[in-house]
Amino acid sequence: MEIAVESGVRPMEMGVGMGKNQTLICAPIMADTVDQMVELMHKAKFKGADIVEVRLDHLKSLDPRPDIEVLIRQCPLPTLFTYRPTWEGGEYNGDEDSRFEALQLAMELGADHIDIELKAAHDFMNFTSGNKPEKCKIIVSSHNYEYTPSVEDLGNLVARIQGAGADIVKFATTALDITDVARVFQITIHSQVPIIAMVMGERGLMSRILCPKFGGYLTFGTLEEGKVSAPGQPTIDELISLYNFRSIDADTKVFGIIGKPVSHSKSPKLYNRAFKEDGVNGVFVHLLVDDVNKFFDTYSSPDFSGFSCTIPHKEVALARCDEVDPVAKSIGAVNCLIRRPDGKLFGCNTDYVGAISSIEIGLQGSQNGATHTGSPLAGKLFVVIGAGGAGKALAYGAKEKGARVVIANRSYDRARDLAELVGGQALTLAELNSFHPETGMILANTTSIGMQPKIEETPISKEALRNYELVFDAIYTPKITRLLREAQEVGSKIVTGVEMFIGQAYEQYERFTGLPARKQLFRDIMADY
Ligand code: NAP
Ligand code: DHK
Repeated sequence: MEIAVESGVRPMEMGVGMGKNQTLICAPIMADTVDQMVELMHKAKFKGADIVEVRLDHLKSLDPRPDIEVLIRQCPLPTLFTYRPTWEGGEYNGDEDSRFEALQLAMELGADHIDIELKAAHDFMNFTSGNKPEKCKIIVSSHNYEYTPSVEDLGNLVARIQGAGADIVKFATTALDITDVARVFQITIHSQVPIIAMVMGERGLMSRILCPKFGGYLTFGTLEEGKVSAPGQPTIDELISLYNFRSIDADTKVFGIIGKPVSHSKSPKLYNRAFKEDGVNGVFVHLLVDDVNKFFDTYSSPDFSGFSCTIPHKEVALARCDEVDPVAKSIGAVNCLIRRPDGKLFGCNTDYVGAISSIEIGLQGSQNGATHTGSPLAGKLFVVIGAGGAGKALAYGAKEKGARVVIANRSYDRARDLAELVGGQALTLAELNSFHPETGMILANTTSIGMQPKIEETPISKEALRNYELVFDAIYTPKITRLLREAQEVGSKIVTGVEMFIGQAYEQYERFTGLPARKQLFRDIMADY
């Protein structure tokens, strides 16, 4: 089923105002001792969390009354108490009555919320005879660590949770594909009661960031990278500082970088900061996409407004576009897609401008790049390693500037095809090290060889680099790759992938927002990188 996820009017929820982002950031508190938990609670408040989830099941020992009294009395934030059993992904493997007793005590001692699993809710309500302080909200939760059910099954799950006496509905599923998140958005936006709905795993990240747009009651943000209570949780810092979480509301337009892998991308850092500076109501997220067509078929709403595209989707993404910029068509790859108000997809390629202009500037040693006498690339022998999206962009751009182009690639057939397209020569990667028909050549690496985490790899020997006047690497994680380091060591000029990244982002930002890209701002944002 294709789901066009529409942001719509959301029901009033426990004071959550229509169109206002009052989705809470909840910090999971997990520690061995009560004292350590109290310390983490203060850290959570300092980092900007709105509420803490006290995971009693992580304590090495628990004396319920004194310990819960301390935890509630010393907590600087509203509390949610959870005592998760092992059969639902937690650490508690004791008897249920003791678990229920501790949760009931937490309610009596002043907890603002408690979480009880749907499977135990009936027994818990019987145990407490349905009694609870008015202040305390009962979250009834269900966790699926295997997959994300259909919209119909999720709807039935929500109904069962409501029927179990929940004040707040909570479910967490697992994303096998990023399109699973659309079904959870669908349920969230139409929920008539307060709801917490997450999709676990990297492919579910969007659910944790965009929940204010669709009416979620809270999202989880960790105190430190990786210190998660469920797969895929971002940190509080990432939510607030990287994704501008507090500014996300029902009208926020969604942008993102599609790729696989994609977590390394600095595009969210760049565009979200620029959105904030320019007052643009947009958010740019990491989108781990397996199937480009399935992704665009599912997120077909104009609310999903614009996308950058990276490995390995640039060529497939071009084929998915309803309209393609002629240059991108010549290159055969797009790295920028815009969803038009009529729902059609427009694709273009900003890689080649970003890279070629950076290389011209690197050759000229000034911010002018091409001069009145034309490009410094004219007549140069320009060797491109790679024949993918970036490789095609560089080859096309170099040819346009009058360079003689050589393509070296792992798959020789792709090298040959691209070389024919630009009237150049094709090499195998193995031939690269012995290819030095002249000095003063330009080298551009557009493979992922040397990209994190394999930073000790390089596509060409250090000795062979002596024949190159300038070496460019499209990779920008790390900024200085082994290739660039060794090029510098043999005396070549170098241009980093960060320069290309900034250059290719200007046009994308203008297409995303209709605003001119403030180039110095972009450089400032990336300066600390
Ligand atoms: P792509 O379309 O998937 O192309 C990848 C290229 O790398 C192909 O030529 C592929 O060769 C080659 N390759 C991949 N793994 C290899 C290996 N282990 N050994 C030898 N060759 C290998 O990706 P892309 O979009 O062009 O991006 C390529 C790189 O450029 C990525 O690191 C990306 O991050 C970077 N990039 C950076 C920017 C920027 O703004 N700085 C912009 C664009 C791209 P085959 O043809 O044999 O598969
Ligand atoms: C990298 C590329 O390949 C560019 O073409 C995209 C993306 C940006 C990134 O965010 O890493 O436009």
